[in-house]
Amino acid sequence: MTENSLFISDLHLAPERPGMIRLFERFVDEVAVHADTLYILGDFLEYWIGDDDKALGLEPVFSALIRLHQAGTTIRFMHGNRDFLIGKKLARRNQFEIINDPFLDKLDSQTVLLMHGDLLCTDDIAYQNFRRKVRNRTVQRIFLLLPLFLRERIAKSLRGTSEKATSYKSEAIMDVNQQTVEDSMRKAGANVLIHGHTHRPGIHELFIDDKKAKRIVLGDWYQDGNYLRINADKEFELVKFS
Ligand SMILES: [Mn+2]
Repeated sequence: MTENSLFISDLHLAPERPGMIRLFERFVDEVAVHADTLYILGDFLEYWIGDDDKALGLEPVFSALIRLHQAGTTIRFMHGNRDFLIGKKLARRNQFEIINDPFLDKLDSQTVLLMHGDLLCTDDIAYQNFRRKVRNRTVQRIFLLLPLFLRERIAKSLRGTSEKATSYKSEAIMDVNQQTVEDSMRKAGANVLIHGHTHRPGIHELFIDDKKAKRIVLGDWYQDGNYLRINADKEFELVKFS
């Protein structure tokens, strides 16, 4: 990756929140067009039930991606826990690449690990079990064979269940597990970790085997927009966009 990269996640774009869709369009046209690469680290969309969905109301989002690609910015998208069914067809149609979670890249002398972040929340055992099931290829293939109205209904009920569950889970359970963070970074040989998912933006210093490291958490797009950039001093910087 180059220093002219931008990182966003957790936009949770949905037709029900047209203001945020407009904000994303402005972000693309005013900010992202000047970047070499835009990394979208998951939960870009509030939900996705298959590339054959017409996704009425999301047209401006997809045209913005095509516009961005045509302007010369590479778009790399990682699945989140809401939009993990985004497939190759949608990516091809809208000119973005799908990258794996975790994704490892170099930035000069730094080794940067990109994740959505849900894999780091290992204290939430119920969620990790659920994740294993819905990320199973066979389960997904069967789900995608169902008619759209049925997929819509299942997705809606799963979102309801998840909202109920998160309302009684403690704050700590829904944050990352520090040991998992360190293990993941050590295994990847990374000194920078960038992730979203927890909606707790911040830059945290830590030590991996006595070496200084950084964990950078991207913010969500509920009140405002925000993104991560590398500034003129070559420092990672979280920036608000409204
Ligand atoms: Mn998430």
